[in-house]
Amino acid sequence: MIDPFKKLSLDELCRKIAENKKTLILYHVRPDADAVGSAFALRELFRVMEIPAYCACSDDIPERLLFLADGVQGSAILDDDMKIDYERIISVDSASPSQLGSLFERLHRDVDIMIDHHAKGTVYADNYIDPTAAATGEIIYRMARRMVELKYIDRIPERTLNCLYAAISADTGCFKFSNTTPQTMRIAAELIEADVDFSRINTLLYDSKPLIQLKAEGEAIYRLRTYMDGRISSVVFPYSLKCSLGASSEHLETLIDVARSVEGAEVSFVVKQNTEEKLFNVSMRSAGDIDVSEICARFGGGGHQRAAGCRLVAESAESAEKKVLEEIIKKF
Ligand SMILES: [Mn+2]
Repeated sequence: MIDPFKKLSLDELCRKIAENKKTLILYHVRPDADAVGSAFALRELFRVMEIPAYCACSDDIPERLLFLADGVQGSAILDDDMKIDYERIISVDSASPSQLGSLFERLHRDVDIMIDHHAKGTVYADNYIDPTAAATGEIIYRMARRMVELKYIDRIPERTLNCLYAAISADTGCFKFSNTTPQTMRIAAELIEADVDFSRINTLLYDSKPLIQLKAEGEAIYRLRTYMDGRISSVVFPYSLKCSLGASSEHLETLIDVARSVEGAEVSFVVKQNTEEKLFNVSMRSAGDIDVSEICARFGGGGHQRAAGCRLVAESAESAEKKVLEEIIKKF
């Protein structure tokens, strides 16, 4: 089959971006800092080129990432009755249509350009995809730098630089994950030379959490369990506990980091019950060779080899844990 979509070179991408067209920028559901940072970095580039641009997502921006969007949630969500006048759509950090959520259907699937760094996915538009980039923010930075060389812009605006630093820092776990490359570090160095507020950004991303979230982590530490001589670790977090803490789902996002911090744990998982329903969300991580996306696929979920998730129906959080554990043990 002939690929209906074109792979763009960096210069072609720059030329297209500089076209004066009202632009809608989309980013993926359950947005992370790479998605939000890349989208708002791009929006700022359009602003200096005096091209109208608007960012939209099927989900809200998490509270802790609102600093990347100037604190404006309203600029991120596309209401049903909101008519946005646009001439093209650009997506960032979104490897497959499903990652764009309901907006993809509502906008009649007509994305014009996708900019992404995921190796696997379903291509849905003309694209610039570079899996060697640690973050989509890295690609946007290279693009912005080239746009200066090609004289589409005089310089990269400060807001863009700050958003891109946050995007790259987040996707590399503050430059410590294995996707960090010499190129990532060189870009980070250029960003620091350009005076980005890296210390503040890293504090906001990693060293500052709502009290409720810390209390939830405390409960998780207390509830840690290990199996198979410590090679598997888990946390079970029932709805009643979530209610008693007054926690939102966002407050429970770091529980998996608690589980995977246990020394010697090769597979870690968290079972969370977000509502009264007997439906359980599972996050899973692998520290070694076991492919957790295969385990999650058994329950209809998926993800990457070392980070995956799924949902399952069970009588209780305990029995959900048991079902998941049985599948994990088969891999040992
Ligand atoms: Mn990313």
